Amino acid sequence: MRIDVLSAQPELLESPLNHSILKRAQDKGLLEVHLHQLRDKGLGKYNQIDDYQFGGGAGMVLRCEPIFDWIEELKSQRNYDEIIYMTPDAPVFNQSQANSLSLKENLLILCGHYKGVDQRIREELITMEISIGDYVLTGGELAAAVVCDAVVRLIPNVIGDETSALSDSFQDDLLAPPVYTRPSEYKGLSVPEILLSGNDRAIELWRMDKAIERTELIRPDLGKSRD
Ligand code: 6GU
Repeated sequence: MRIDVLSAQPELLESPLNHSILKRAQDKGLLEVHLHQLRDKGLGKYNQIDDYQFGGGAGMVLRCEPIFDWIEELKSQRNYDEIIYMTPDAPVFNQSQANSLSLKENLLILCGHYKGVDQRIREELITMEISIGDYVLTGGELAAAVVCDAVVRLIPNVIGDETSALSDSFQDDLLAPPVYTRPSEYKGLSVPEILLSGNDRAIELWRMDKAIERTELIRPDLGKSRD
C-alpha cells in the first residue's frame, strides 16, 4: 500500500508513522508513506494557503489553488483508490471502514485545518470524508495518524499473528474480553480459574460471555445488530 498525506503540518505525522506498526510495515516493504507540505504549492511570496471566508465569520479557510495543484499532480502520477478528507463534519470512522481501506493500493489523505477547506475541493476532488469522533481537533493530522494505524495493522503480514487482528474489539461488533498474564496470583488478586484450566472450549465460551457482558455494559449501541 502507498499512502500520500497532504498537510500544512506534516511533521505532526512523522513520529507516529515512524514507530511501532507503521514503521514495521514500511520496514517490511508492505507500506510506503509520503508526506507533502501544502505550503510548497502556496501562493505568492509568503506561500499563502488560507484566506478569510466569504460571507464573513471567524476563522481561515484553506484555499483551492494549493490543494488542487497538489492533488492534480499526485493524481497524474498514479490512480488513487480513495482521496480522503479528514474533518470533524463527516461520518465517524469504524472498524469495517478500516477493513475495507486495508485492501486498497493507493490512498491520498488531505488534512483539514482552521475552519476547513473551500467546499469546491470537497465536491470536486474528495471521494471519502472521515471524522474520528465527536470532538474537534486542531487539525486533521492526528486523526490521519489514527486512521493510518487502524488501516495498516490490518494489511496481511503486517502483524505477525493474523488471529490477533481478527480477535480485536469491534471485529464482530463486540468489545474484547479481559486478558491476564503471569503471575496467576498478585497481591491476593487471582486470575479467573477457567483460564488456567486448559479446557479450550470452556475458555472460548467464557471469553464470548465476557465479551457480550462488557459490550452490553459499556457500548450497548454496538450490540444492536445481534438483537
Ligand atoms: Cl478528522 N479532524 C479534526 N480537525 N477534528 C476531528 C476529526 C478530524 N475527527 C474528529 N475530530
